[in-house]
Amino acid sequence: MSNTELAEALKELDLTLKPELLNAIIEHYDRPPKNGFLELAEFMTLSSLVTDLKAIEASKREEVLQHFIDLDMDKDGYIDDDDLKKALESVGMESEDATALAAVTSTIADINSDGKITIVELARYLEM
Ligand SMILES: [Ca+2]
Ligand SMILES: [Ca+2]
Ligand SMILES: [Ca+2]
Repeated sequence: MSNTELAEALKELDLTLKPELLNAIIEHYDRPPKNGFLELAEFMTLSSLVTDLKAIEASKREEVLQHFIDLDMDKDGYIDDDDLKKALESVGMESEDATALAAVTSTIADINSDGKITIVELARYLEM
């Protein structure tokens, strides 16, 4: 799936995103060997995310999506404890502190307690 196709798919869902953000999404979810395109499997990871985006207020979508792709370190379309820990370590936090803060954050943000934070849960968390 190319940039244009992704943009089309998003348009069908009534979502328009800045080109820079589209590129960031493709760059993020394009798995090795990276080819600048999202194949079906890669797009499937993204599609629940894209559907969930609709549930988020239009004015907040881009901001939330930006945070989401920054935090989804293993690129599976969800944020879990591991992602949070890695993200915190990547900004210089000690491993032990990162583990503790990740656990607290996911307890608060993971509304249905399934161990995964979706983009909708992240949006609610960021509003707190
Ligand atoms: Ca690819
Ligand atoms: Ca993840
Ligand atoms: Ca959850």
